[in-house]
Amino acid sequence: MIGYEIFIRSFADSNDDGIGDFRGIAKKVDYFKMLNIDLIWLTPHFKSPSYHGYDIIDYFDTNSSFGTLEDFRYMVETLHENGIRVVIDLPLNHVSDRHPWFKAAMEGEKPYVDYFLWAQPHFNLLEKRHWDEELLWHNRNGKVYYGVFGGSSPDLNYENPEVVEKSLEIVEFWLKQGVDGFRFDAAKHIYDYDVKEGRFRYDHDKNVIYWQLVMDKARSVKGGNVFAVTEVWDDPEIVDRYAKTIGCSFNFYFTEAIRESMQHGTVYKIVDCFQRTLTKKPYKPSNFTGNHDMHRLAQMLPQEEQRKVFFGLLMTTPGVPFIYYGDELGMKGMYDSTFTEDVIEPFPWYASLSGEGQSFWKAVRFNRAFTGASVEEQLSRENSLLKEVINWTKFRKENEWLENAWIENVTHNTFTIAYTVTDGINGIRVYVNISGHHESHEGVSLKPYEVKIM
Ligand code: ACG
Repeated sequence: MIGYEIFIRSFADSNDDGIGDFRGIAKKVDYFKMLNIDLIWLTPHFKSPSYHGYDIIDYFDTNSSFGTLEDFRYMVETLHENGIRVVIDLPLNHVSDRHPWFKAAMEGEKPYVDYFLWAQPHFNLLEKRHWDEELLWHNRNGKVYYGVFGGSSPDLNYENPEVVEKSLEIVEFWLKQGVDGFRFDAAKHIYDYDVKEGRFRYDHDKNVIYWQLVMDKARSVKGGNVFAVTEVWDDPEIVDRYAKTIGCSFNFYFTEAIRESMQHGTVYKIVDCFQRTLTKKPYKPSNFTGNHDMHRLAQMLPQEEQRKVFFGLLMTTPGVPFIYYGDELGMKGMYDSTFTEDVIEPFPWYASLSGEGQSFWKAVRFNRAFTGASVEEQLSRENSLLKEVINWTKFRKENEWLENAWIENVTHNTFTIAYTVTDGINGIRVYVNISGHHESHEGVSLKPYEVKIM
């Protein structure tokens, strides 16, 4: 399988309102086929007040800007008819502050008060998130509640069995609408506050038990054929714990290690990453180009040749690779936690950014017209990134065994790395030169930025 992350609002518009939508996605089957994509991850499609959609008002309804539930089902059916599976993003950790549960809780209504976490005298209410300066506790009308992703998205209280039950109903509902599985958002945050100690603390054991419960529910609805991937942005050893339960987890270290190695011009981080994350594991790692929470690939690796190497590494390593929409074109964008829109710009179908299907929900800052990153320009240029990506995805499709493979015998010098990928029956040895000069490795000569398969 080759996955593709789509930010719905930005991808393809079917009704000329400038906002990407479900039917727009359904119309782009030919593009997915050209790119050999057979798994789509949709960022949240639920009713939500924000542009990003991670704060939900109604789990059982769609965002009307994207279409109705019927449009959603039409999109899923169309993709299925073309052999493409669909997984939805599922933010279960928190809801919008406009969700009826939270509104009722603020009014003191039972049972909703117990759906959320409220301050107690021994809690440190000035505690900040460990990765930035955001507060965990929020005061509204004298009531202080917990929200790890800000005051507009209060966390649900999973100590309450009723909340657990509600979350399982959501899982069941969407599987019955035809989806093939989920991307579990913020998977390590379900239990991340130690109520006894009154401080932030991930309880990975409890989280994993919860996700196991969700998977059991999903399998009971859909049989064994559920695909799920967790988002746990943490050290590889922690990601491992979730991946073992769910079957697949995003390998953040892969993205970070390759970007960093190529910026520094030495392969050491890649070597460390491969040895820690891609050796034989009881699950499928999910390596990816980038996502909507980070600087775009082309922003970090400005040279197209470097990005071609990135795709070479991505498509020759084990598991389920994911491409972030537009990375195959070289779209640019800097992530900033207060202005994340820059990495979710409209997908450029045309050089002029104008034509059928083009989304224009926001003004572009990074991917302006006629700057080379559109599908039209990429397809008309010889040796473009998109054409190289298509070659790599074709290779991947012809070698599906790679999904269940692992890496062995990693060797390296400063600029080159070699690795064997095998599933015990098939095998390839890959040689990669991340530098702009000729190199040789184990007697294999490598051109600048070459990925060679033996
Ligand atoms: C998901 C979504 C994101 C979404 C939410 C909330 C969660 O993809 O778009 O926000 O629904 C943390 C969380 C992730 C979260 C990101 C944005 N992503 O854990 O679940 O924030 C460190 C921390 C991570 C942290 C990361 C952020 O450990 O937990 O992710 O920093 O940069 C190495 C280390 C690793 C370290 C990294 C980076 O890899 O091993 O530990 O990660 O370096 O330093 C959306 C919106 C928000 C809105 C929210 C409600 O985008 O604006 O507020 O919804």
